[in-house]
Amino acid sequence: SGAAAGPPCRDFISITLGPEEVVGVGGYNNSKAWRRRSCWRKWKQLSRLQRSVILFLFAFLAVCGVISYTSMGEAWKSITNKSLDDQRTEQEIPRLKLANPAVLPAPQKADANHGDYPELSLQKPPKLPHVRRGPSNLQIKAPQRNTRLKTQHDTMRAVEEQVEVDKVEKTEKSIISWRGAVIEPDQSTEPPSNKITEPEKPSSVEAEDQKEPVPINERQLAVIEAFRHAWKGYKDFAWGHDELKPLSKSYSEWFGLGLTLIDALDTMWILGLKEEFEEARKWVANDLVFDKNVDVNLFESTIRILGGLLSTYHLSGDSLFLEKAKDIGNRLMPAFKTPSKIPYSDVNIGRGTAHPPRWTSDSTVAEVTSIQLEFRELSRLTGDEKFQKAVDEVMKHVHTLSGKNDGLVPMFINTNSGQFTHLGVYTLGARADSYYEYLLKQWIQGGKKENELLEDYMRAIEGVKKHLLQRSEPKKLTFVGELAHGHFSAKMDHLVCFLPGTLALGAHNGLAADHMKLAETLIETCYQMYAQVETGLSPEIVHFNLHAQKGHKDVEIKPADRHNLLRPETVESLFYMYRFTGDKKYQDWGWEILQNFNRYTRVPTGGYTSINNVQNPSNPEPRDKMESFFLGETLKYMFLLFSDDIDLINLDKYIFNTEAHPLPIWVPA
Ligand code: DMJ
Repeated sequence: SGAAAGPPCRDFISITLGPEEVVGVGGYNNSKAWRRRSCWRKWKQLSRLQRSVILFLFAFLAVCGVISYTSMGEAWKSITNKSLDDQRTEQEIPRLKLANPAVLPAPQKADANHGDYPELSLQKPPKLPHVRRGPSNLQIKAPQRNTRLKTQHDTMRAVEEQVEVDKVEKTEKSIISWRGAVIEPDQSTEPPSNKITEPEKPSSVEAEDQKEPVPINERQLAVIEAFRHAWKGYKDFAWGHDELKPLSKSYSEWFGLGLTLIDALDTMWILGLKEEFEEARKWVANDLVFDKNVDVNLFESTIRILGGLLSTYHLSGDSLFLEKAKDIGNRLMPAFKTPSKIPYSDVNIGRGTAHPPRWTSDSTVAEVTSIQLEFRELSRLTGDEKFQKAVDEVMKHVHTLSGKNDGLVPMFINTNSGQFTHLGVYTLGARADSYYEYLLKQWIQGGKKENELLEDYMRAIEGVKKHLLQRSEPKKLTFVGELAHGHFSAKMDHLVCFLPGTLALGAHNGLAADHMKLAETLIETCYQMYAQVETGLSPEIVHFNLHAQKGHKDVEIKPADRHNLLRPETVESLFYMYRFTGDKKYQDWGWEILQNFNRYTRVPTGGYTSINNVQNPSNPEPRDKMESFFLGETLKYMFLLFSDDIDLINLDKYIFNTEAHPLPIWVPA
């Protein structure tokens, strides 16, 4: 071996490993001293230039070493700080772009509205069981498309497996859920432990997860197409604003909070519109700000915004929506600071002040009694009792009030005295409608334990039967009229058509079987409110004929009432009726209605419009407004009506708020 000859320095390693060097003469220490002397001799033999070059190389390597040590330190710091970073609010969390074009749609160019996205590197898909995505037992699976939607379905399936993405700048990691919601893996979105009522995990969830999803059918595809058309108009002309004005290609503002976008979030989720959902989600993350000096209506913002955010949180598991829900929920609370605790109608969400309408100190009964599902759920999720306390107090108070007529309530309540006002007028239509709906739905939401709610509901339905039901001529349609100071009026708002669905839901939950019979009769009437009209679309209000007259139908329409605002109530009830009976006629009726919406309210350049005259097919007189509930409710209920998948929003696990936003039943059946 080269050991005996005194090896040059560059052979040092081979000499060290040689067996002689380890066990030979002089031992290991002697050999090291010899090598040091030999190297020094060699060094002295080098020219000055050679020595300079070697020294320069050593210096260079030393500098490199220092630099890499510093950057490793930074990386370590960012790892150890990660748990802190995860607690940052959504606005601070860098926005993410999907990185794998084979799995997800190609990244879109960011525009002024939608923000800019850093590049991301694809990570290994995470193992799903380790990812905490909010209340997983409540998240729903995508409806499966048929072959026409295969590409998108494949995309969704792939997304379902999830990809973990890594932001280059801050090395924060996030999960893209199967519907495109961006969720931080370490951030728990589980409700906190001090919940008021702990929702039990639905027993069938595991089995349900393994079930093959039901394919989407042609009628559902038509709904998706309609939604996309409506969304195109909103996106092109009204993005981020409250409502689309499809004819003037502009928008109208009510609260200035992107009402249509928020109302439509869970509809997109349910319809499987991943790209649209993702884009809207970015708007919520980056542009939805509640710290605004603006008056909002407590009821409308609760059912549309708070309800929409809560249901989207449940469906997607994305904590962004819960954060936003908490924000708006807190900002609405000043409404309850009244002498009677009956909330004011309006709140300034920036200033934290509330007030009744300018001309009165009354609130509308339906408004103060149809915000409970949302605030109760907010308490359950946050562990903060104040939301539930405030709305429960309203219900308890209304329960004790006099001025009811066999369970039927007047339309107004005073925020100072807490008493009903304008006594003697009873309707199931505007200003009272959802009071009845929420009695039943709160009872279901809370696990059928709150007896006062059930009592009030049952009594009210008896009141309806006793005072408000009549039959029309010539077809003898059973309808719900109104009572004013003892006088019956054969007037029925389209809004009343929520009632068959609510009655059917009650019967499904074990209430009297005759409620179902009444539901079947009433939904026929609501359908006739469409079928007997020239455009096949219902007016806002109808008057039924109580006496047979030659050449007259059951339904009469006054000039002031012949508009259609794209309202959902009939389609909503058709959905419940189909779910509970399986009778296809309900789907067929809904299909007719969808076609008539397409015929008379669809605007070619995008969007749908309310119309002024349902009696004139040649000129229905477009109103140039698409209400947010068309996307939030009407199209969602259409899609669910045409579905044969009872697990697509299972009615034993979810309860729809009055704006069609599904919230979990706390103790599911
Ligand atoms: C929606 O905002 C809700 O359904 C509310 O309960 C009644 N009005 C509209 C739809 O018609």
